[in-house]
Amino acid sequence: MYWDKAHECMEREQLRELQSRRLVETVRRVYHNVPYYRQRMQEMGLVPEDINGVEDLHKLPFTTKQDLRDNYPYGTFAVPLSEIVRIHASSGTTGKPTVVGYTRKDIITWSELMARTLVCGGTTKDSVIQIAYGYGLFTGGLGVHYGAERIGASVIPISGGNTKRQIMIMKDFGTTVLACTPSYALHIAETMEEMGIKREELKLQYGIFGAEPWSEGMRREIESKLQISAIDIYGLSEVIGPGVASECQYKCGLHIFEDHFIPEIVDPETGEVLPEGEEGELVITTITKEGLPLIRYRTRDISALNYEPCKCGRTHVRMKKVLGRTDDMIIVRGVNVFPSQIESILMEIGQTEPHYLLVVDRINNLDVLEIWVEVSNKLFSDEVRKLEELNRRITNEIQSALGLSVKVKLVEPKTIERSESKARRVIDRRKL
Ligand code: DLL
Repeated sequence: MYWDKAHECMEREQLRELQSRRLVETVRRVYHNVPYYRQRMQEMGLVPEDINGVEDLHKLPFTTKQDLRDNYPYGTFAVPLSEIVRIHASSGTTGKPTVVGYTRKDIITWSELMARTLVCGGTTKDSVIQIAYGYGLFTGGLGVHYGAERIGASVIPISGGNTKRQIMIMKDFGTTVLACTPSYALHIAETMEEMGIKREELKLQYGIFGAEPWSEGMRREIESKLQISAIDIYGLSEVIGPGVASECQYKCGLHIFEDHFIPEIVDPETGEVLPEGEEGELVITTITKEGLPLIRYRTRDISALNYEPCKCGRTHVRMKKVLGRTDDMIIVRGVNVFPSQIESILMEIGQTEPHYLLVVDRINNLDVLEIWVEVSNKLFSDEVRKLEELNRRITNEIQSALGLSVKVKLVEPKTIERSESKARRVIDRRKL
């Protein structure tokens, strides 16, 4: 049930002491080894001695993705390149990627954290785990891979794509754990249906899903289609990759591995630290990383923190399932819209397929939001009246939730492009 009980269930007081010690050490290291941080601290009149524990965290400067880009590729590394044994990168939607580097010890830390994550989700030494996250510069494939090997599970490093082959292998090799993005898991389920493969022909038990936002409705859909327990795992390349936080079997928030990361929630506009339970932007400070330690990294992910004890016995804080990013949010005629809001409404109505796309355009200076939603073949070939009724219902519910008029377009199955990695939910055609 636990991978590292001593750390996962540590008394909170002891945990805070450990965090403080590690934070002080990290700050000293970045001050002396990373010119970028030294300069930032000097500008703020700070010296490492000003930071004596977690209570001083708020004094430190934030780090943003832009700061990493400005120091592209290796400018924020805290060790010489000769100490770096692995490089990953996150593909930015614009411009250059963000480059991240790991020392030998970082790889061990990461493997440990991924072992924790996988055990949280039900993986054991006896599991056969099919890793359908992409291998390469993306951290998903290799991150999960090292954790699974550390546990001693049997690893199938298949990477993403070639869905029919994935399914054949899942069946023939007796896969018990599937690791991939939730949208890809759904695509696999859909392809299985088309191939006429029955669930009973598989040994699948667990799904380790993350790397993109997914709603509770989508979880239910995956769990019922694949008849597995699906857990949510969270992470980002800059911080380490997957292995930052994971749900336990109770699925009531993701435990952030606090002996390695200190989380805060801040107001995305003002940067002010928000009290426990309030929603805002997740900010993470790494306290054990050597290659690329990060101070108060702005993740742009929206969540909230809950310090109440969890039934699983782990003492680490739980973050609320991430339902959007500050930069995923589209502003349509002044109204903030997150794709996840639409997803939740569609799942609640339940008569459509879990594939949707938000298309925003500007026509005659007015923003227009069109929502494409797939419906089943059966429904599509039904009477027009039924389709119209459904369209009206979806339109009404979305409009009343958002307070914004929208146009809903019900489309045939497979109209919306499927993704083998992260799903694309928004097309913004406005030239802003
Ligand atoms: O997506 C790392 C990862 C790989 C996590 C495999 C989980 C599983 P990046 O490509 O750098 O790293 O993207 C990080 O993806 O800031 C979130 O916006 C989003 N994200 C990651 N996990 C979740 C999740 C990997 N469970 C960005 N729920 C993050 C919602 C997630 N969003």
